[in-house]
Amino acid sequence: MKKKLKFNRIVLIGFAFFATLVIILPNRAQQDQPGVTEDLSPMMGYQKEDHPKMESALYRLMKIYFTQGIEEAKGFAKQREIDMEGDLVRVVAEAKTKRSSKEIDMEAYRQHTRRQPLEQRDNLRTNLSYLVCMQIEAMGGKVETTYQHLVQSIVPLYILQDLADLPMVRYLRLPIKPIPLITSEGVAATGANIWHEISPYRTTEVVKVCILDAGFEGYNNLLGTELPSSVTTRSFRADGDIYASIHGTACAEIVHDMAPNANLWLVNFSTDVEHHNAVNWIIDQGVDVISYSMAWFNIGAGDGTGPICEDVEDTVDSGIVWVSAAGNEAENHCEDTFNDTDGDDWHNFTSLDEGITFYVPAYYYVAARLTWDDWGTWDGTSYSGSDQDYDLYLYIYLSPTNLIFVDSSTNWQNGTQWPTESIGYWYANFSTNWVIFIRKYDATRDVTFEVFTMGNRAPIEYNEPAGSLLVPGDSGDAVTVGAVDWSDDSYHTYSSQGPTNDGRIKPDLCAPSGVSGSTYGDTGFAGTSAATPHVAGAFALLKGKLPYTLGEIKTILNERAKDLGTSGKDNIYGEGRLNLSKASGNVIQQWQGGFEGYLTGLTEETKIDESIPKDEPKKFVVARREPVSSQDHKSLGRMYLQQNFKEKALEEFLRAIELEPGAAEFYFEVGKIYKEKGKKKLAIFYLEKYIYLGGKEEAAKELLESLKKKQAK
Ligand SMILES: [Ca+2]
Ligand SMILES: [Ca+2]
Ligand SMILES: [Ca+2]
Ligand SMILES: [Ca+2]
Repeated sequence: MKKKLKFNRIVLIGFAFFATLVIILPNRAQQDQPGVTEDLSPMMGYQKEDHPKMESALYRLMKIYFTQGIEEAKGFAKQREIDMEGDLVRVVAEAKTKRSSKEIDMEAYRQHTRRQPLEQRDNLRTNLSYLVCMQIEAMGGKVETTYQHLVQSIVPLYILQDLADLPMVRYLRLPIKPIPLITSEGVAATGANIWHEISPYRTTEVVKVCILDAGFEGYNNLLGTELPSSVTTRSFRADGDIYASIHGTACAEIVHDMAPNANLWLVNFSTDVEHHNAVNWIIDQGVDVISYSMAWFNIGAGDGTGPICEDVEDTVDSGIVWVSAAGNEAENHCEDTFNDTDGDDWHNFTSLDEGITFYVPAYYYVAARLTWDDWGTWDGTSYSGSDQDYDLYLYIYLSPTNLIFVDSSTNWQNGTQWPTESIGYWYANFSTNWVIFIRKYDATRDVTFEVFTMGNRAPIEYNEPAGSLLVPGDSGDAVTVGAVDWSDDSYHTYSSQGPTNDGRIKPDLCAPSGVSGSTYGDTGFAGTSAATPHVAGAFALLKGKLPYTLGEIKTILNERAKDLGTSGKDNIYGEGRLNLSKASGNVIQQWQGGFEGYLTGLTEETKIDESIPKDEPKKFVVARREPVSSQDHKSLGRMYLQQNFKEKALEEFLRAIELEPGAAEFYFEVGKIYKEKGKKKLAIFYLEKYIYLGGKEEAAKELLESLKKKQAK
């Protein structure tokens, strides 16, 4: 009874001060710089009353409902962006996944499923979600969607406790939601415009790009202008709303700018369970590339494991390229090893300071997430979980000695739960400083923890940009993208940095951000959200133009990236800024001119279509990649040069383009075949673009310039 009173008092005090602050805070907060010496008192003998199998925010919602009624509960839910529909709340029940036959039989009996077909009983052995679904429906809830052991449903608040108590429920939580990474000039900056002028290599097979996102508001008004004339859409949201957000529309616009011939698939979701189902569906559609400008907190160990990274792995295993935003969290991230120098269970950042302070302007979201290195083993479906119990506290900061409690996240970690704490979004209509504290509740070791914040518009106190990647940017299977400014390649200081928590370099590439488009207008579409579809679009563009696999195109993009920062691949820029033309960012040579020659040294691979009518000019792409015999180059070069230059110049040119093994790449766009002579085809080649010569561009360019001059004389 005593515990209950204490809980209520904390909440009420928090609300009372909150209401008052609306009036008094606005000017004063900006005068105060964030404090450096916040120090909380020890909470002696504090016992958490939350349910070990229920996320603490959900537990609090339930408590408010029972003590203050449904309207108060709805107010609490709104302030924390907890999904409620009428009097029902959206939750995810995680079913237990492994049980003995005896337990299953008992459970089945208890649930009156003895008469169910044998297959369903078998199903229970590996997955109890079926039983969880039955229970939820029986208790008055409604199941929305399931995935493996996860059951997403909307339920009355009064069944939460009973639901969490069910033996086949491992954990009851709120749905986990991703964040859209918002914070186009980008096309020219990457050199993609050059490729737009080249005829497609694939004339029958169209490249498919899926934008997997929060929503596509207004997409229908852009069809045929900023988007292709038709697109495929599919919503995995419980309410089926494809429009839910404009974020995905802006991403789709960039993909279309980069790869105008690609087919677009617009797919949206809002929760982790819906995400899993969306990904499975996308895999079945046989798309080539996924553009993913979304990211998640607190859903994996940051080492490439976890449910969302598993989705990425499944996707990539089926031959799809997954291009993922790194995140915009470099200034909102702190990482430290727990260290309590004054022995009061609150982490000390310094001997005098226990709080991370950050300033948030009025009307911005405020959120704090905590996770630590105790996820246990990932078995492909779930983590074994944590027995190191740490908690997260959020206060409003008035002065170092005047802190107002706002909320805490006090999930249990006593063996199987995830090592995560989350304090949801707050809408504050005043500007103020906020401060976060980390408490060791019940733990046997000092963990290494990470804190992420939302709402701050400047780096938080104790900011650590390194390791600020979000999930699934840590996936070894994802092509992870950071953001640079489209105009000058300068680093956007918000762009999340590697390494991953297992020490791998990330991101993989960086790409332009801050571009304008019809969706976000001239104010610009910033963030790794904008950078990501440039890379996804680049994959689609090259896939359409070249006879290469997506894996080979990945190599090309890595090789061509413009190295920035420290030499070589690094944790800020990855391999460098997306660059479709080589090194200089320009076509090394553009000229036009006819030449004549036999089709020697060309193979099937060149895909010259001989069925084209003689009098109808048609362009082709001849693309080669190692191994390429120098004979191919010589024959092409000779054909051109015999027509235009003297023999000596030819020799000089051939020497210059003699390519080293492993470095050969050679693109021509050529004209039509115009007549046959004996068994050989005599052709006119109309050379337009000469893009990449395997590291010999400068030499070749100089030579061609000098040859042209000689020619002119
Ligand atoms: Ca501080
Ligand atoms: Ca302390
Ligand atoms: Ca905890
Ligand atoms: Ca570099």
